[in-house]
Amino acid sequence: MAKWTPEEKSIDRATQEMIRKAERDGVETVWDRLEKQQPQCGYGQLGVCCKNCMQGPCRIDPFGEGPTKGVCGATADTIVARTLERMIAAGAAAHSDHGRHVVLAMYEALEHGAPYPIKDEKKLKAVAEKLGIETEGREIKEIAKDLVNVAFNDFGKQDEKLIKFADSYANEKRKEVWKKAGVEPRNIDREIVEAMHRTHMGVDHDPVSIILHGIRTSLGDGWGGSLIATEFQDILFGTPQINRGEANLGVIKEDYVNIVIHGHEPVLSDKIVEAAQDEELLELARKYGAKGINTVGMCCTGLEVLMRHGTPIAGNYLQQEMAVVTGAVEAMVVDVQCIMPSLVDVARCYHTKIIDTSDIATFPGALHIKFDERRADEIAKEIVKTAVENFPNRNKQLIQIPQYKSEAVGGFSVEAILDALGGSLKPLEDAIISGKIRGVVGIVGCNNAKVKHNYNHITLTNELIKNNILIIGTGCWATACAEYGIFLPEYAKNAGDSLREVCETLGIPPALNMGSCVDCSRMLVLADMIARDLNVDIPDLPLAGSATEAMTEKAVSIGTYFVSSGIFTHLGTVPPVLGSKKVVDILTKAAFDVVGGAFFIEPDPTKAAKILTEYIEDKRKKLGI
Ligand code: SF4
Ligand code: MSK
Repeated sequence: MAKWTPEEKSIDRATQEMIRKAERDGVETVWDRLEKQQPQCGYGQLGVCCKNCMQGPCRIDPFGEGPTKGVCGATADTIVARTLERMIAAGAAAHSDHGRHVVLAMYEALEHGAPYPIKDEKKLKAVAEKLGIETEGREIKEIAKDLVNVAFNDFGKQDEKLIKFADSYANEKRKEVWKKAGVEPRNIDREIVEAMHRTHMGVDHDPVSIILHGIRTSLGDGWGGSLIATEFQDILFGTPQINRGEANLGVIKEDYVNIVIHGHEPVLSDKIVEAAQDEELLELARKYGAKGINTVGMCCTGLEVLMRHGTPIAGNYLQQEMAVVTGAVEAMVVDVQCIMPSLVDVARCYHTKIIDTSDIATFPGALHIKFDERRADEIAKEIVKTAVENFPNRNKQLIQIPQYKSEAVGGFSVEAILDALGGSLKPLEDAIISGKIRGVVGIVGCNNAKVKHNYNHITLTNELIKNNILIIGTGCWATACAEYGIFLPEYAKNAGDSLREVCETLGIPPALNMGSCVDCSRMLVLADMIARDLNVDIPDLPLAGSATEAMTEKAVSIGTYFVSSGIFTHLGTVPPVLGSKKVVDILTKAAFDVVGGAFFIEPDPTKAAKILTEYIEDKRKKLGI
């Protein structure tokens, strides 16, 4: 196969420049490894291989000429449904364990003096009241303790009732749908464990039953683990407010000690941002000849600190290796999720130290500095010091920082949107009802090396805003838009006339950054609020979703809880389900009748935009607006 050119790998000029540099420096990148994997296994792509027991691996012949059943008798339908369910469970586990870590950080602060003071008391009270916790005349600490207990309970209770977070946040119509379908999540952890149990050899074999449990597992993520992560993060680190930041590899500074924080949990990254402002460490950096310490983000942890502090973000998933290739990164500090193990190999070609910090995410060859909430400040300083002391080890010949970056307005939490609109969603709802905004599409993150980097994100966003559809979104999509200038209010000139008018009146961009991938919960909350205000359920709204460069199991869980929340959801990459017509039919058709939403797969973002627009127009007609 011909080698893909840098322009075929990414639409981003900074990334293209670093791909060329990587080639010159003899560094293997994600795209080189994708090429070496070609052709990828057809059975795997269709989802028709099973290795759930040691009688396998078994594979089903998609053309019906070879075996139609595994050794145990499992059909393609069973195998595909089980594979999908395990992907959902892994994605839900990743988000929800992230959520647990934040709850534990608050617990450690309340019970053992860990240095995580409550930054947003207003949000604490608002969340507590939503959950029915008494706030009147009570100490902040006491309210927080009750809140921690509600979250712990949602992770561990053994009764059959809907988890408290979902029960308190979702509207009655939605909950009724879940009840009728028998998919109410009862306990965030339990649904994940049960997913593993059901998909064990010889347990659940009916694809309908397996997928219904997949729905339940994903709801435990979206309206449970992820929602808890977002709400507790806002309470501990502050609810994002509209701010300005910069994005792309050009945020790395040649004269500074550069620290890239990469992963997902602000429990670590927020502390690193703080420690990098420590006067003693700044003095040390100057002693080594640097002008200061430049902390920049990567992937979703980058979005967390961009949203809250305006910390620059160097890139999204496919740019992590590229940051190291600049030769100017002293340390890349990682926690969990979406971190390529190859970073250690890339770093060997430069002076960069890869510092892993979590016991559950270790990288052979990396420097391990174990993070501990109780000693968070001390450890964050140790990490920053390690980076500073690495500054003299740079090889100046190898430094090349692409001079591309863009300004971006972000910080659109639901609370920030409400503030911008004067305290209620009415102006937004009026614009939707009047037709100035035809509808809203929520785009969620990821890059996928199989898709030209950022191409789908930018194309889909541009096509939809032209059709006067407002975009909200998270994750690697948000970084792509930030890099492309889409998050600037002036980008509204590229939107359709009526959306442009709304954006200009409000001073907002046509696409709103709502945060990291765990913050997709913010989109659910927003959708739910609009549905309540209009006295309908979420599927009645001119609203849709998209995961246009989907890659992770988390994205599969997000897509599933979008669908299960009644949202028609586009996938721009193909999950391993095409080996079962029955499973495809359930996901793309039958799901509408059960939960009000369904998936559609369309790799071409222009065609996808057309389908999403038609869906939204159809919803408008049905609503009579
Ligand atoms: Fe094969 Fe069945 Fe075992 Fe899967 S569970 S590997 S289909 S025997
Ligand atoms: S980092 S889950 S690639 S959004 Fe959240 Fe990006 Fe997707 Fe990871």
